[in-house]
Amino acid sequence: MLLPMLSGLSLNVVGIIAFLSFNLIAFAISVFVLFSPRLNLWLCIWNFVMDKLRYILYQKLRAKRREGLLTDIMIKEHKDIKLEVHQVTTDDGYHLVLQRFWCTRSGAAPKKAILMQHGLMENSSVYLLHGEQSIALRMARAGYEVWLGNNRSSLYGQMTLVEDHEGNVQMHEKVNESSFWNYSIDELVKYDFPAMTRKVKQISGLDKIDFIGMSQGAGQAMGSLSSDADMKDHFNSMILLSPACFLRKSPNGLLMQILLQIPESWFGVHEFMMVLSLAPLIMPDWIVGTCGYTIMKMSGFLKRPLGGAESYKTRAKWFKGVPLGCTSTVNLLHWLQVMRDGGVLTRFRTREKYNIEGMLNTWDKQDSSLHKPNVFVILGDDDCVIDHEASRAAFEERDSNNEVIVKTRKVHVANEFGHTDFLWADLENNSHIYDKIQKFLSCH
Ligand SMILES: *[C@@H]1O[C@H](CO)[C@@H](O)[C@H](O)[C@H]1NC(C)=O
Ligand SMILES: *[C@@H]1O[C@H](CO)[C@@H](O)[C@H](O)[C@H]1NC(C)=O
Ligand SMILES: *[C@@H]1O[C@H](CO)[C@@H](O)[C@H](O)[C@H]1NC(C)=O
Ligand SMILES: *[C@@H]1O[C@H](CO)[C@@H](O)[C@H](O)[C@H]1NC(C)=O
Ligand SMILES: CC(=O)N[C@H]1CO[C@H](CO)[C@@H](O)[C@@H]1O
Repeated sequence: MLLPMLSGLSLNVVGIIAFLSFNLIAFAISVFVLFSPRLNLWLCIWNFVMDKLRYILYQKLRAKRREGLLTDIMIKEHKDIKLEVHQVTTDDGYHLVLQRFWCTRSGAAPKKAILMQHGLMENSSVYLLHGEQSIALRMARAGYEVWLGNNRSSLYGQMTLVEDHEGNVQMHEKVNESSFWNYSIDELVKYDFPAMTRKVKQISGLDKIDFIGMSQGAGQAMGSLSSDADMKDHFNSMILLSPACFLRKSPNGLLMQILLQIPESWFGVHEFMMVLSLAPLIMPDWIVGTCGYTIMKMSGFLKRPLGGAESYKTRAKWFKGVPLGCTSTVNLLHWLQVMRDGGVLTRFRTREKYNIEGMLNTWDKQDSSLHKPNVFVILGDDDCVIDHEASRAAFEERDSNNEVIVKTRKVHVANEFGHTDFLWADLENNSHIYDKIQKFLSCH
């Protein structure tokens, strides 16, 4: 093997060259097609190619899926952790997977439950990237039963593939239907979040649970609480990591700028950019590990050194799906719309705002004997998509004189942290953030 001989530096150089050449070719093709008089014909061909790619992808995934879900494998590595897999059906008929686990070491059954919801194009394994130091395992060791939410917007592996009763992996029967893919954040807010909450409460038997949400996962939760006043009663404390609630107008970062310029028809019909999901499955680990890192850096999402840097195999495992988990094209278009407009999260078709600010103001004014969740918001000052100033202003709690107080809500802006750093970056630098989270949860 040539690879072990290459140093980390030259791997990065190779990755960047591979990445840039890919972009150059894509750009040349785009220019050619966009200025071609036969634009429609080209688009038909493009969609045909995408359709074929989807089936190659599904075959590859079927093979991988037989090895088991990455999240389950990651949890099972820890002998004193007990894992259960639950399914919940949303009101609009999608089946979501939840992983429930707790530490058996202490003997006593856990009395607290925490639901963790991943961000756009991720799946639940993002909460376990750093093994024992990951926030999910830390919470389990601290005596919680941890619930990881999944699917609908998460990885292709659950979205499109299902197991029959004999355990054979098959394609989802509705996968060819446009209606199956016709979902945006609005559906994640309206159906998925309430369904997962319901399930966690039902199985744990608890009246109130805690929550951690990352980016879209946090936006989804706040959207849901702001549209249904009763939702707040299910939660004791909510931790929001880079919550996608108040966005910058036009994100920073070269790749994001390019993404905003791409014509919509290029994103494919059902799933967003199948090529993105296919590539990591075909390419060797060292390219996946290196390109994944380079892309996260270039998109401006990651500002700190990535953990797992010691081995490209570890990184490849992460990037084979975690950041490229498939989502619907509609969901992506929704995010691009919100990013172009900036400001508070809005609904896809009507562009009506989710009344998150109004909800927070109402909480501040309400009688202190009424229940409201404790909220801890963690923002990075170097976040390329979230407007941390606007988020801070909105989430800060105010008394009747409009003075900022810290009673039920707390906002922490971390220096030199980017959008994804709280879960992805080197844990050495994150443990103090996790300490703060644990402290907040234990005193509320
Ligand atoms: C999450 O993504 C990984 C790929 O990184 C995949 O192997 C895994 O099956 C996915 N789903 C779960 C629930 O872990
Ligand atoms: C979807 O369509 C493709 C052909 O375009 C076909 O091969 C596949 O079996 C279909 N899948 C389902 C679940 O109907
Ligand atoms: C998608 O859903 C919306 C309503 O939620 C509906 O108006 C639209 O026609 C649907 N589109 C497709 C292709 O099913
Ligand atoms: C934290 O991140 C910096 C780079 O941002 C790195 O140099 C340092 O080694 C990391 N670890 C600690 C404990 O600071
Ligand atoms: C919508 C969808 O595909 N949901 C799937 C979520 O994952 C479970 C288990 O893998 C599937 O059974 C569902 O069909």
